[in-house]
Amino acid sequence: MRRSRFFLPTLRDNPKEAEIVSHRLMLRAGMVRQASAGIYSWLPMGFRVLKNIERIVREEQDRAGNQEVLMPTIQSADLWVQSGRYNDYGPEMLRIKDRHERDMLYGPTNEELITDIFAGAVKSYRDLPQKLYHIQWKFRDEVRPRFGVMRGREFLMKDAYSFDLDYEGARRAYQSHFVAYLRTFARMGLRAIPMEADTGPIGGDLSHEFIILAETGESEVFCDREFLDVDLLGRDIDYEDPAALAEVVDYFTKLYARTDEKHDPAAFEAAVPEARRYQGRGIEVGHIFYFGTKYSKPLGARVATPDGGETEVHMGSYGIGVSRLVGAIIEASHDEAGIVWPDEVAPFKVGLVNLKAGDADCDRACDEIYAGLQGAGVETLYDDTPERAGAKFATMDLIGLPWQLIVGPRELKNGVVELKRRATGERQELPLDAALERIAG
Ligand code: P5A
Repeated sequence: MRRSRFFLPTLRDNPKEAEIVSHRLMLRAGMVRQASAGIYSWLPMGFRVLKNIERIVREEQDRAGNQEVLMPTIQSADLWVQSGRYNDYGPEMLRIKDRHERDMLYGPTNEELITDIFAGAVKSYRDLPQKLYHIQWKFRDEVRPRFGVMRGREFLMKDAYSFDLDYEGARRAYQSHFVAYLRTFARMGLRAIPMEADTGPIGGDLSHEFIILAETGESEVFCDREFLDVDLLGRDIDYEDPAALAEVVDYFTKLYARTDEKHDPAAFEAAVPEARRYQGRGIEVGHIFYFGTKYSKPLGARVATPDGGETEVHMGSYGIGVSRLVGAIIEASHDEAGIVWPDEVAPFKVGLVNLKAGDADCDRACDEIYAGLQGAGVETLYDDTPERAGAKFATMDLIGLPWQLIVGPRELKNGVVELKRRATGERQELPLDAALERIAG
């Protein structure tokens, strides 16, 4: 993409309304624009990152054996009346009437709807287990939407739902999600720690939040510092092997990690030596629940059992805050000059900077490099504008692409380009071929 054609409304100054760094940087880097309180439009730069996060989430869901569906954003109130949550959910639920005066709502989550879909289709234990997910916009009329996309009213969530014959099966489903989440967040360059958590309006009796440590986080957390050093599963795992899944989950759940609602100071002191006790704040990027028959009972999700009887299925639900992750990744990865995108989620891999646009030699060289990168499938933002060098460098640092490839008259004369790695600030002059090799490697 040529910068001269790219819709990239950057801001030089910090917007007043933004309280935390990720919100400031997202507005300054032209990623989003507020439509109304807690509701955002995603501009090209932001949308590319959102799509990359969604892709990683989807790949890891598919790898874990979950099947993708797509449920609507607007739901009928009927199922929520049946489950008892229509009243319980309170003012956070956006309630709508259609032209026939029927009660509808903009879904804050999908337990009721998916249970109804399941109940209408599955009648026998032979068709179990099932794990379904979708990636869809949600609406929660939060009292205090803030921090940009981190606590929005409209936000993108990946929500998965599991259906099993009994507790044992449901526990395996829970464990496979636990492991899939470790992998998902590790691929985004994040250290997301699984912590024992409260279940809130979703309900149930087993729950973990996946939390990134950050001063600006809304949750207060307590954990063993061992979490700060261990490998949070950047490796492959066989989802068909329950023992392998259980081993990973056992390891992580033995270490103390709890949010403030579950924190027990005496247990913390007993479990963790003083030097390893960590207390701080964190951002919740995922939340998983086991809630047994809480929804299958009122919504009639029953299956025939092998002994000729009938039983309600055991369920869990598993959420990832896809749009929240865009902000959370920036909170975890930035410096004073701007965003530092981890490679896997970056909106472009390379920023190609033409230091003297309009100069025939520079233009020719840059056009060739740009065509070559595109041909090789390397996503590139080519700054072909006539702006001065200082401003171009500042923008490149602000938008945080992993590599900057800088080409000017002096470099060309010497037969080199300058390559900068955004994360380390390391700069190197080298022949073009060598630079392209480093980028590809
Ligand atoms: C699990 C999936 C649920 O809703 N039902 C379906 C369960 N869980 S949750 O914890 O309430 O939400 C899941 C994740 O969504 C993100 N999230 C938000 N992101 C941005 N703005 C919000 N207002 C918001 N509320 C929740 C969080 O990442 C949360 O972990």
